[in-house]
Amino acid sequence: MSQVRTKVILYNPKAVFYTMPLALIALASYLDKGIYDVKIIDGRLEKDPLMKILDSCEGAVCFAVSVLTGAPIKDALEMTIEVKKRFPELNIVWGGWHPSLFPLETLKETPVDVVVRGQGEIAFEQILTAIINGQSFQGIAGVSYKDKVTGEIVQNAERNMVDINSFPAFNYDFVPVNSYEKLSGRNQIDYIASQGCRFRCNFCADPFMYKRGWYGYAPTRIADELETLWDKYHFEHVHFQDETFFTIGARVEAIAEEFIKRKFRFSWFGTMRADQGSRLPDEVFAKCKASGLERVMIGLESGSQRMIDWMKKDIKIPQVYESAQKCLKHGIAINFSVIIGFPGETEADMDETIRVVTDLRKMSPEFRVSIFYFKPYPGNEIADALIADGYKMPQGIKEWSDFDYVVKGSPWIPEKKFREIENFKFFQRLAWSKPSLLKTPIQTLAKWRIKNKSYHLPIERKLIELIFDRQKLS
Ligand code: B12
Repeated sequence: MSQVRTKVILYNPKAVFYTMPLALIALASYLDKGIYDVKIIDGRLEKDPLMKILDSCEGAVCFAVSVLTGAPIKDALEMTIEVKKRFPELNIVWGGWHPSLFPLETLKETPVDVVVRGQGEIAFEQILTAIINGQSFQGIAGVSYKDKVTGEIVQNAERNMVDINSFPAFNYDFVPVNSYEKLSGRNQIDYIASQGCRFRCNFCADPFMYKRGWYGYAPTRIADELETLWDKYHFEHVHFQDETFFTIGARVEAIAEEFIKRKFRFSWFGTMRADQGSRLPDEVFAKCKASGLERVMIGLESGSQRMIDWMKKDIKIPQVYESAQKCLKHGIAINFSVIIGFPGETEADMDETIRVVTDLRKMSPEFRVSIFYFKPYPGNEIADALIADGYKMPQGIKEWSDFDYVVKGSPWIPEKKFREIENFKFFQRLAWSKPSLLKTPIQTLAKWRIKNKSYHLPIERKLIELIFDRQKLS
């Protein structure tokens, strides 16, 4: 007689974009299939996520949700409240970045029973074992929970990060791969080849979450897994979701060599730091290109060295140009990301950023730049310093759920400068997008505007924005 498996429901809240829910796939893949019957529900794919969840939770022992800061909290909370109402005995677990940063607040203000802080695979399995055996969560490292008898909130010791090479391959059968392809508009697969980040940027939560630990899969493992996945899904592109894919140059070279040896036909995307790119030898760039590297993402953050040093990014502006030159030489596209409006950033710093962005845009229409405005989010040194200075961060889970990262402007940018930056954002896209005969006059005008900082009567901007989708201009 076959054993009845324990039912576990994992939920990925609604969010912007359609990246596959890799965290939940990681958890599901780690659990023993013989013991657990795991189902992943993704709020972004369902017409009525709540109905699906309530139906699925019938007979389950656990409802677990992965939660990022911001809008996903709202959906996570709504679902959690309804699940608790319908199934008061069901154990509700939250994990991921937001509850890891705010475990106590999450437990106090929501019906959540257990929070997993940091890496989730082993902790989650131990939680499920405890549930099956009717035990408490006492002593499970990396876990905070409400004591079932006293209602008291207990914070267990930290869990040390484990090398991800000891975890099984992600089993993509848990999600409808084709649905993500359709929604993202590209026949691609999301894959993550490492966890954590060794760097110390003071605007990022990674140093808090993974304590600057980093583990990466061995190159042969990555190639084996992608080969198996390709046989099944025939994707044309792999999007590596790693924080810093190019952390170890020799490893990247070995990955590229594996891809070339196996004659993979897909292209790929990865994240690169400017210091890594500047150190990476030309022959490795060439191998990456030959192995299908299409585009890298480089966090420039600021064109002002003073600001870069202040945010502990540990890169030098010349390294940005060196990386760009190498990519240009090898026909690799770049997405640069920039943040403007940090506390203490002067207008001269902002001008430096505009100058460097202009230089990079001039190099190639394939070098795109996304310009974001700084907004402090939790779990990093800048936010802590601002709070100590009296800055009001959202208070409690409800306010965090209304928090929106994608903002226009920042309290640290004067209004006039903000308008200039908004104009620059628009006109840089236009000025250095792929040229065409039809576009030449407005591109020439856009370049003139940027050079002279002359954004008066931007009639062509209004017209273009009326007619076209802004994104299509880049
Ligand atoms: C893909 C991705 C997204 C996807 C989300 C995909 C999804 N799940 O729906 C999209 C594109 C929607 C997204 C959006 C955003 N993202 Co994002 N994103 C990522 C990225 C690149 C990969 C995430 C991932 O899949 N990792 C792989 C898995 C295996 O690792 P993991 O998520 O850490 O999961 C482990 C643990 O956290 C834990 N765990 C996670 N969930 C759960 C759940 C349970 C129940 C348990 C037990 C454990 C557990 O166990 C997992 C395995 O060890 C990360 C960076 C990174 N490399 O992790 C940033 C990252 C998570 N994003 C971040 C940010 C800032 C954002 C945005 C704010 C960006 C923006 N400017 O708009 C938005 C916010 C969401 C919104 N408003 O809609 C921050 C997190 C900040 C925060 N406090 O939440 C990160 C860390 C980037 C960074 N370094 O700043 N993002």
